[in-house]
Amino acid sequence: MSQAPTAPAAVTKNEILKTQIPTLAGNIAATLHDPNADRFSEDDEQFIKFHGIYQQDDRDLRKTGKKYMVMIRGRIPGGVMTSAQWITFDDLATQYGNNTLRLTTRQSIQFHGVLKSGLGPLVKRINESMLSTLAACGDVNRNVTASPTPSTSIAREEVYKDSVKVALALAPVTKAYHSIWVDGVQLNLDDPENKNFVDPLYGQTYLPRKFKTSFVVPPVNDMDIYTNDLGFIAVIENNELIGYNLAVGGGLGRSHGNEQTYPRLADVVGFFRREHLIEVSKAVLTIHRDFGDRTNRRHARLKYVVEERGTEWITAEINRRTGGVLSGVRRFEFTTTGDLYGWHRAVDGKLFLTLFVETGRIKDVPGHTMKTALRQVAEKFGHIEFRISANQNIILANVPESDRAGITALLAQHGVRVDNQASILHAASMACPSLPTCGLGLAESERWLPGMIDRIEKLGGEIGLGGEEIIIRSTGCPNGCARPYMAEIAFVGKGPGRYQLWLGGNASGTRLNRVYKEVVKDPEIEAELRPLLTRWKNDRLPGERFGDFAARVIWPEIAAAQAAAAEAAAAAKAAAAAVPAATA
Ligand code: SRM
Ligand code: SF4
Repeated sequence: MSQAPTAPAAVTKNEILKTQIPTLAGNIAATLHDPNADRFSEDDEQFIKFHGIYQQDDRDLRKTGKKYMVMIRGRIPGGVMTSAQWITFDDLATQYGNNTLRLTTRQSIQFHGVLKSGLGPLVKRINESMLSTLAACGDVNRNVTASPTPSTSIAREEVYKDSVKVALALAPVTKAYHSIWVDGVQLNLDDPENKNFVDPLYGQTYLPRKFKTSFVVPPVNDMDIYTNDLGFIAVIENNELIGYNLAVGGGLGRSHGNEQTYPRLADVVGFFRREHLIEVSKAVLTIHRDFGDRTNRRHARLKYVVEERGTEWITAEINRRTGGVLSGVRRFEFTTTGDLYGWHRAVDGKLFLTLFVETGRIKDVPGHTMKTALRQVAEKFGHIEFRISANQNIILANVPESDRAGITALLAQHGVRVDNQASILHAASMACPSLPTCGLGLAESERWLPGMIDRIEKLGGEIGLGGEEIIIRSTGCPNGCARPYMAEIAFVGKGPGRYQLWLGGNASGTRLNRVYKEVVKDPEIEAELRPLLTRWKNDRLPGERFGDFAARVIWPEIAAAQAAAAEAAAAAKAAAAAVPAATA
């Protein structure tokens, strides 16, 4: 019997919006200049994302009425800024934002709490400083990230240059961005040139979803490279960057209670020579463009294409699109994901200083005026570079030996230390912003994790642990912005004061963790962790980290418990089915 053909699933509203206004101009400029409009329309909320802007409201104030504001995210390839650019960003945060700079897990900076009136001048000044916000968000290639640490290899600078090339090659070319933010005028949407605009790379409907690209220099996996849609793992021979191992199909976003969504690590599919970098980048991006699911945004990331069609398929497709540039994967190894805190010497003889920034939030608080300190460093030592790490920290790079003492002293005046900057657990932690700015947050994260870590440290002291690193991360929801699924211990928000507990990531960022408890209430976290940490202390192999212990010992226990539960459920079902209908 032949089946009736099913109608193809409808594309999402975002797809229709992109087709209607392929320049992505929306009605943004008109709203920007309308003094009576306190917010962007629902449609424009989608368009402004492509310009690096999110409409938000202060969730702490919701009870007293919704107060609209925007978050603006910079596009800063490789997280590298000049001192002058840092000063501009610092000024803008003070003048238009909430007087903080939020370093992100993708080497960028976010401004929070900006009112619509400040948005235009802020974005214009970012552009005048030769940086941008275009494509910091939206269904396009996002900020291209690259290992920031200057010490590992001379080739790191070449890797950085490549990341800038890829950022340029994968940038959308709409003239709406310049028109709105630099010229301050609304594009005429009826002009056929705008109406029928087709981006040469993205087409009219861009990508089905966001797309993330990163470069890493082994053995340091400070980018969590496997969590990207497109990852380049530098292959260096005799101090020369000869090419990259290519990783495709990573991503972390998931939704609670939806098994169809899951975190996935990228597959390393082959090696290619450096001269093919742009072709390979475009090949992977256009595979996402052509095969990603445009009918369901929760299923639209490249990772689902790779998972469902298979690694062999995508390798063949990349080869088809590039004329066969991929060859066998070259050997590499990752050992750590963390940043090198304090002063270090780079291979070129210059110094760099990595400063720990708790949850990425640069601000002034009594006794620790880090925002002012960094601004003064930028003013006084204008020749140095500011680099944002993907671990939400800041690196002062290209520092001559002669400036070391001056920078250390200036920072000290503001309570910013260069040695012993934070306890080992704080130094290895990350949290996403969540409340009060993130509209998707279900539980506290940035405002909560530092206190939670203090509590875990106290617990560790009681158990007799101490001085050992555990990578701990939290997010306010399952989207994965602080890459919780790579942590040794992760708290993933489920509701106010309630977290899912994940265990078992590793130090080299090569293993996803697993759910240990579906829900733990905040006050019960110590009780949950105490037996786990005690068992780690007593039963671990020599030198075994907590995440490795969890994967070796706790995971099989979880699997056994799940199997037993499934067996009991099946038995109960069978027993119920066996009861005669009359007595049921
Ligand atoms: Fe994210 C959405 C913050 C890195 C996965 N992310 C958001 C939004 C914009 C909420 C929203 O859509 O309304 C958050 C803004 C909160 C706020 O108030 O600032 C937000 N994400 C962040 C940042 C700031 C977290 C941080 O602690 O630094 C990071 C900004 C990076 C940047 O500069 O571009 C950030 N987000 C990530 C990462 C980590 C990474 O890329 O290395 C992930 C997981 C990796 C991935 O993409 O799979 C991530 N963010 C998401 C998702 C889930 C995507 C998915 O595939 O399901 C969302 C929700 C969405 O897109 O619908 C999201
Ligand atoms: Fe918001 Fe969730 Fe991302 Fe946290 S993980 S910033 S709560 S979207």
